[in-house]
Amino acid sequence: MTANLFTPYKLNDTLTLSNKILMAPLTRCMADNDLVPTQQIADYYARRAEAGLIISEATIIRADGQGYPNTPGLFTPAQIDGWRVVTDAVHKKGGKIFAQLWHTGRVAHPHFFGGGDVLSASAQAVEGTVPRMRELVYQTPKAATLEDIKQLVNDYAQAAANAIDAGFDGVEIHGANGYLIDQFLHHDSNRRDDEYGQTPENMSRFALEVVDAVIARIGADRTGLRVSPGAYFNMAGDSRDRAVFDYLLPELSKRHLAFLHAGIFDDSMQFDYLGGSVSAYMRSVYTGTLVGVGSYSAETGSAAIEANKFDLLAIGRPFIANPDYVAKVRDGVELVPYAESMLAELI
Ligand code: FNR
Ligand code: 8K6
Repeated sequence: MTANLFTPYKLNDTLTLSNKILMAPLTRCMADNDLVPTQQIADYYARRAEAGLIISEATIIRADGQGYPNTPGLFTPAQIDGWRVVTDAVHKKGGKIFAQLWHTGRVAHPHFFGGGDVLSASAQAVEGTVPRMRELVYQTPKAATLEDIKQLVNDYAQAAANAIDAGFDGVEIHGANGYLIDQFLHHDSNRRDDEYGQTPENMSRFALEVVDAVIARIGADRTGLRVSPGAYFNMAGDSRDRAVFDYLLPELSKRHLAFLHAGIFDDSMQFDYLGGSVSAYMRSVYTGTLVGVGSYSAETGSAAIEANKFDLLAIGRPFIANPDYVAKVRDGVELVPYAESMLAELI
């Protein structure tokens, strides 16, 4: 019933995955106070090495990208060394792992980086407070200047180079879930009137500059991207966003990325302005390898792949509850159900 998940998948000439199950990126807030991954984190990922590909928890590209406590970074030598322990542990078990590169933009909080500006596309705050630190209220960001944008693009590319230095097999650029890159892609957060705003081409510019800079540093074969055409987290939807993704996704198709990954918690959600689910919309405008995700079981995900709705299946919460998710599915062993209380510990 799930046999199609257990055949290899060739991403490109550089990378072939041993099965079609990806571990979705899962923030765990367990790095040390220098944002260095610990030995416990290495052990946690190594236990999941049977996944066709692990995508790491979101990892900040620079200090002002931080929006949650103890999220790891990839911008200091100690962080790179810490990640090397993780990637070695995964490789020793025969696994593959990409780093998810993250800047939270307006969801960042100066509490985490000693004060200073919170950067976004425009000075449009997101309402609310930081999860797990509810006393921290989100601030009104500063609209990134052209100089800021240039530096950010460089910093994504440098973090990608650092990821390869740390032994990662590639990177997934985090362009989803209402964080910095996504903030340029939606009208709710992007009110710019310069070459980064207003039109689909302009609103896609920052995302494409980051993608192109990362490709130039590490190659398209090692570069993936996650996007959220349907706004659902840290973002309000706007029917005009559709035209932005109608422009962006064909542009991305031309770049021959390793994959494009949907950013959604439940792929049964229907978006009026996308004409259906996020994955169905992405499939209709993107021609490369598509990773589906969002409240799938192995059975429903396998059926979706069989129906050609996407090519690879990412699994999030069930992987938190079941380090041996892949073996359990293959052997037909019952899964432990996920519970939010499991976030307290790295099993
Ligand atoms: C997430 N998700 C997420 N997404 C992402 O792009 N980067 C991240 O760091 C995180 N972190 C994260 C932490 C936790 C605790 C949860 C529950 C989710 C979203 C995740 O990758 C995935 O898209 C969703 O969990 C939906 O898939 P499942 O869980 O239904 O298989
Ligand atoms: C990416 C950073 C994540 C930090 C921890 C997030 C924990 C998320 C727990 C699940 C929350 C689900 C929110 C989904 C919103 C859907 C709205 C329709």
